[in-house]
Amino acid sequence: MKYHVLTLFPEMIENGMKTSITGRAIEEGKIFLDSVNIRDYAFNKHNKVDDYPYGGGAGMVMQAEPVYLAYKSVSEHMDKKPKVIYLTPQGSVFSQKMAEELAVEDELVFLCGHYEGIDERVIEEIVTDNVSIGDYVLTGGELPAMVMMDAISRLVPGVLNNEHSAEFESFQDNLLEYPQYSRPEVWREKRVPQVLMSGHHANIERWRRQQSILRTKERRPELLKDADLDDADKLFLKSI
Ligand code: 6GU
Repeated sequence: MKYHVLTLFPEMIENGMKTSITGRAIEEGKIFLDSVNIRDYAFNKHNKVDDYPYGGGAGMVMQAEPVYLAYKSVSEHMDKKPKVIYLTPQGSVFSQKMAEELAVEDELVFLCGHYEGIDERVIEEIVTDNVSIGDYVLTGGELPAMVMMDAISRLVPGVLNNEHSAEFESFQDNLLEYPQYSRPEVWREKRVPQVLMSGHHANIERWRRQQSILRTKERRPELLKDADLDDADKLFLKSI
């Protein structure tokens, strides 16, 4: 997977991505990060990339041409038109399903806006997908782009240590994860659930499944309608 991020703050993207699991994945060549500074494509001698909005109003607008030239600098090396994701609170809300769909692409382009936005004409020209990460307003698209790259990267083969660990986590089944415990067996008078100490694998699996269902019902009941529940799961759900 190769990410191209068009941004006014490339160091924010690089610093955010070079830590932890995404950082290791970059070092190991499992994912590639190309952050492109839109300011390098400013077409005036002051390196200015924003201007006043036509029609008046607050703030500044990122101009079309530097964004277009930054996009061209990455797309000219590609055989086909890439998906170009514009991070905007006006987009479709990002989800695990979207992450799965995007994880199969070879290359993705993220366009990060700032100020009051980007000239609509270049958005019409290059953007294929408008994506938001939730109903709140951020100062720019960099954090949302990093959120998306993190969620997508962990689905790229080889990025997580355990090939299977991504499958079993929250949302894979539309169920939340069960609680986890580690040593010590008693911490501040709180004991690890006895079933986990029993060594009885079938009982442990059943308890974990039931904890997932219980948690989802308590915390995210709206997920349950799309959860894949068998007869035993449904019986348990009725009992709680
Ligand atoms: Cl993608 N951008 C901005 N600026 N704010 C957001 C967002 C994106 N998603 C949620 N809030």
